[in-house]
Amino acid sequence: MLFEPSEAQRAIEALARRFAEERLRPGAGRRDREGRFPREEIAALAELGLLAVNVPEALGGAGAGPVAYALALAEIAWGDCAVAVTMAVTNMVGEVIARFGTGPQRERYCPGLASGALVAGAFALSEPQAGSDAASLATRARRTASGWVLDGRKQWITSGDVAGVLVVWARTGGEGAGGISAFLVERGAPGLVVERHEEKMGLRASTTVSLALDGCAVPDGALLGAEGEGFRIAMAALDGGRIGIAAQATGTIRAALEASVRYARERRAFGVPIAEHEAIRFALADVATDHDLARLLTLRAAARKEAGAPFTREAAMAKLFASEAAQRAVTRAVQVHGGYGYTDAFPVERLFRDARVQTLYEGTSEIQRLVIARDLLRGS
Ligand code: COS
Repeated sequence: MLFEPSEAQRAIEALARRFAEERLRPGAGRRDREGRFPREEIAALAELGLLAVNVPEALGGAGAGPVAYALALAEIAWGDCAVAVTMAVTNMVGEVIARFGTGPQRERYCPGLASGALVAGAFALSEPQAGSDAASLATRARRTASGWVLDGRKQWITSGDVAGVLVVWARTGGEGAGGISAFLVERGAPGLVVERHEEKMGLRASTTVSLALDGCAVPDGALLGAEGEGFRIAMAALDGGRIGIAAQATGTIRAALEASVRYARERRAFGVPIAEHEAIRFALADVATDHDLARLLTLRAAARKEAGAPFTREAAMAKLFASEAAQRAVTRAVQVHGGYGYTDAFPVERLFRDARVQTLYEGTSEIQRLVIARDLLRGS
């Protein structure tokens, strides 16, 4: 079995790596400190085709597939996790519209998401009282003569204040998953109000907001997919999104490992570089092994998606393993750096903060285990 990316996939990986090295790494610490949305960096990603990697070319995307997307996202995360999460959500939104949208919806949003004209996409599923239990969401949409009116609150919405288009989930029917529909809401829609900007531990250059939908009127054509199909659309999108977070975590592990190796070679203790000490060597070996496992699991899930095979379980496994491994990697990186690792003198302090959310968003580790176990027990 040959499990290697193709030439074309490697070319996209190399493109993303060069961009991460030249354009992202140098300013990542400053953007984190300033908490500034990386508008120019995101626009540059659009020019490279990295905001719609798996959106068909006919809709303005790169049409390069899920494997190329995972490879590219790992590189961007290696450069700056805050840029990577913005890229990931925008790709997810473009993909979900390309897959489930009508002709006019695809034409209206996909090219703009790909080109950066819409700045970013946002995925508004979570609510103050509905995170892991997404099917319990309470936002309501009611029909009017000309469309729908949405009322409710959304929470933890990445790019929710800057996105040109948001996918918003709301209840059009009764309780549970079957009563949920998805809507495309444009930035500036009347009644769409950006509330709190979260002050986060990490990913400080990405924006995370809560939103109020206060009698937010949208036209008939804003319904994405069929009425009542919203939950299935969200789950399908999250399957792909979880490959993205796994890729992001893989890039984070590599960044932590490289920083640790560099420091271990330079820093001396007891008369030798600390890399000579077995305690450090074992730590580096464990992180390197975790990195390769995270990468392999991520690429396996992406390859299954690309082949049209079921990949829910594999995406959850990749996300679970890679995000947990990233916690180990950044913790060890700080430990290798000693007291310096606890300050902003080295980037591992930021990596430590940026990595923390990876076991939380797009489904906690506990939710990934639940998804894996359900699939396992279903016997598939
Ligand atoms: N793809 C397509 N459809 C799916 C699916 C998937 N991966 N997973 C579930 N569905 C469908 C089911 O088939 C079911 O449809 P039918 O009733 O027609 O059979 C429906 O969705 C409801 O599924 P289920 O009964 O499994 O829903 P639960 O309420 O038990 O929730 C979990 C399932 C916990 C997996 C889901 O709520 C979840 O993923 N939660 C985490 C949400 C999340 O990641 N939030 C982060 C948001 S982005 S920061």
